[in-house]
Amino acid sequence: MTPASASLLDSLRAALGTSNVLTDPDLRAGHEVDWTGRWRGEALAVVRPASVDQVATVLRACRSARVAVIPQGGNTGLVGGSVPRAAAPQPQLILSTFHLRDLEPVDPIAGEVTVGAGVTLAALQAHARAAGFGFGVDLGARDSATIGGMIATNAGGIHVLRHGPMRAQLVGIEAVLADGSVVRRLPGMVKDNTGYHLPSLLAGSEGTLAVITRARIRLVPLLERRAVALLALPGVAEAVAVAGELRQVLPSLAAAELFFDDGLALVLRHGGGQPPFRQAHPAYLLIEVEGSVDPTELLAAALASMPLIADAVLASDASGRARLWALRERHTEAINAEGIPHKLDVGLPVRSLPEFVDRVRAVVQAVAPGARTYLYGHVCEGNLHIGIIGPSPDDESVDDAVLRLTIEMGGTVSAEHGIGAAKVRWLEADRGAADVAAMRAIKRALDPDWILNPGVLFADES
Ligand code: FAD
Ligand code: 2HG
Ligand code: ZN
Repeated sequence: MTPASASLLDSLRAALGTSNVLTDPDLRAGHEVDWTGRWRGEALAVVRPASVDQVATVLRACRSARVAVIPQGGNTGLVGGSVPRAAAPQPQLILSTFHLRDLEPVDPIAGEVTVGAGVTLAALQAHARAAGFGFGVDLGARDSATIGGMIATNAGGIHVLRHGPMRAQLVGIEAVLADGSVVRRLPGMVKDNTGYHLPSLLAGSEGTLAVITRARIRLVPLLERRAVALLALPGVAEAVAVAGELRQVLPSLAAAELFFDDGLALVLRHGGGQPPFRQAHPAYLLIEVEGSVDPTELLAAALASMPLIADAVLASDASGRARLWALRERHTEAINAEGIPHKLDVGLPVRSLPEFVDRVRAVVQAVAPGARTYLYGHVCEGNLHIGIIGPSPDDESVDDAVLRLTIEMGGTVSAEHGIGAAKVRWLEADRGAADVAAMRAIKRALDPDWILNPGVLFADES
């Protein structure tokens, strides 16, 4: 460690307390590797500020010491943006939002709440529910993913078709810029056209523009009665058609998730449980509807009118619903249990999904013969997750082939997980030179020394 880094850590210990500057390799370890095991790098320390002022102190100190800051919430991100870069030119420090966990009282008139960036999604859901509200975003990593991380990645998840992604829930924000200055618009107002909307800018900024410390969040009505169905279908085209039709006839449709038999078999192998149908089918669609009264009959009637559905299992009790959901949500864990996966998270125009599913399997086989490709995702947004087991973690040819196909077919290389460090080479191919120049101008204006998450979104400063 250089004398400059040692003196930075001394000053941070003085400001935050020794117990909030973790330098012991064992304590740093879990923060230095991502959820998939594919991305890792070394940090000088993990620091855990407990207030917005302490976050500002950390950023000012790191800026003058030219130390990079990697903001980290629950470390469930899947694109290598939440952990240090493996070959970084400068020292790196992880700024954990662990202590920023205030849950302010729900404002029942506005239907909003202000929460700390380190609050987990599950904690926010429970807090909102206790006040008679729901929260519009839900995802499998709910017990660890934080509100700050979800804003920074503009997380999507399973209810986007009903409530939109994280950006759509964001009313106001408090964040610290690289020079330590604090931008704050709390409580936010839904109708607020006074100047640039900084919450929208920071949503999806992946820790490159500011450290988010608090957010004002829009809540949604709490509809506690739910019914879930797993549908067996003859193919992807039929799954897309059925999801589209259900969206029209069931205004209370809350989720429509696609997966396939190889993924289902893997989930059952790793998690136990019985196959939901007597025989395998080419595609499965998991459907959830919600309401203030039990929507089971409504769902059953809608399904009965759809001849494309080959078979169906319906559950309205909590344990039956959880069992069906587990078949979809456990894909991520089951794939990880097979090895370090290559993960892609693409979005296509929905009508192109059937063609993409056929072509992507062929593309992977051509580049990595013998690789196993697992597909699953959020069908109404054309968002397909691709988990590939086989190629070594640092061989990027399979990632490139899938992303090339995605762009060729008019899609986006990231539908919900972000660019991170994983896809920087693909940002310009997807967005075009003018968009990327505008993004770089914003980055330079807010973080001229390029200390916030360097290597994420852009490979370098040029
Ligand atoms: P981290 O992983 O810690 O960080 C993610 C990014 O945000 C990094 O770039 C980091 O630097 C930045 N960041 C974190 N906190 C802050 C902050 N306070 N200020 C500024 N920048 C910050 N994602 C979806 O969109 N939809 C899903 O359905 C979904 N399901 C998942 C299921 C599983 C099992 C897993 C493991 C992941 C899933 N994810 C999903 C991905 C992940 O949960 C989301 O990207 C989530 O938003 C990350 O939150 P986090 O707190 O873990 O952030
Ligand atoms: C999901 O929808 C998440 O389950 C994770 O976005 C996707 O495993 C993945 O890559
Ligand atoms: Zn997803």
